[in-house]
Amino acid sequence: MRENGRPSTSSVSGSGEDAVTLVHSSGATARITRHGAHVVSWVDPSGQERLYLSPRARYGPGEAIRGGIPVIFPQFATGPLPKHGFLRTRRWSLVANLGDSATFHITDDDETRALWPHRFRAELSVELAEMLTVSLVIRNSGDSKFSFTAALHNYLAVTDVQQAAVEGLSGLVYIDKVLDGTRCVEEGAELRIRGETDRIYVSGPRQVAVSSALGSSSTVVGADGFGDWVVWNPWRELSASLADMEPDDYLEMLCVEAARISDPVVLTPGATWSGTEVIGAT
Ligand code: TA6
Repeated sequence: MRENGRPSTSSVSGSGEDAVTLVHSSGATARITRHGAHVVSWVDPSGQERLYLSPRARYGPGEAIRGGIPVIFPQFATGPLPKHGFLRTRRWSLVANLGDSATFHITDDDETRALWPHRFRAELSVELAEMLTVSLVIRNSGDSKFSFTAALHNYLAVTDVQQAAVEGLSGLVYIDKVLDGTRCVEEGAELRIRGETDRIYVSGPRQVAVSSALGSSSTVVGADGFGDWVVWNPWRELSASLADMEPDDYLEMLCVEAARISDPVVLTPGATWSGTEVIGAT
C-alpha cells in the first residue's frame, strides 16, 4: 500500500458487483469494477465527478456497463464478433491494488477462443494522481499473429452537451457513421454537438479537449498508442431507445474515445502493444 492510498474493494451501489476504490492525496478518487475492468467513476481533486455513469447501467455477466470507461477489444463497433468485442462484458482478475493504482488482467479462455481463435493476455492499469491514467496492454501469447482494433470508450460527464465543444479535431478526416460512413473533413475550429453524432476521426492529435464540459471547466484527454478519436452522442431519439440510459441523459454525456481503428494493431507471437490515455481537468 502506498503512503496516501487506502486499498479497498466494495460493491457498486445496488449492483452487487465488486469494485476497487482508489484514493489519492490530492482528493481524487476512482472506482473500477472487476466486471470489464471498467472505470465507473473518476472524481477529480476538486471533488467533481468527471465520468458519466448511467443510473440504469447493468453490471451482470455478459452485460456492457453504460458509462465510465468501457474497454474495447479486439473489435471496435460491429463486425463478426459481439459489438465492441468481449472484454467489456467479462470479469477480470485484480493483479495489484496499491491504493492509488490498480492493475487487472484477463486472458483468453474456451469462450473467447470460440469467438476469436487467439491466445492473448490483456492488462488494464489505472493510476490516480491529479489526473487519471489508464493503460491497456495486449500481449500475443499464442503462436500465430493476430490483428485487432481497440478503444477506451470514455463517457465524459458534461453539464449540458449543447454548451460543450470538442477542440483539437479541426482539419481532420472523419468517418461519419450517422451518414452511413461518409468520409468528411472537420471544417470547424471546434466541434459542437447539435444532434446524433457518431464519428471516427482518423489519425488525430495526441490530445483533445472538451471545453465547458462542466460549467467553465474543461476535460482534457491525452492518448498514446491509439491514433484515432471517436466522438459519440446518441442524442434524443437513440438515447430514449436505450434501455440502460435515462431518456434525457444524452445531455449529460459525451463520449470522446481514444481509439485504434483505422490502422489495426498486428501482433506477432510474444509481441505486446500498449495504449495509454490521461484524462485531466482544467
Ligand atoms: O463508440 C461509438 C459507438 O460505436 C456508437 O456507434 C454507439 O453504438 C456506441 O459506441 C455505444 O455502443 P454500445 O454497444 O455500448 O451501445
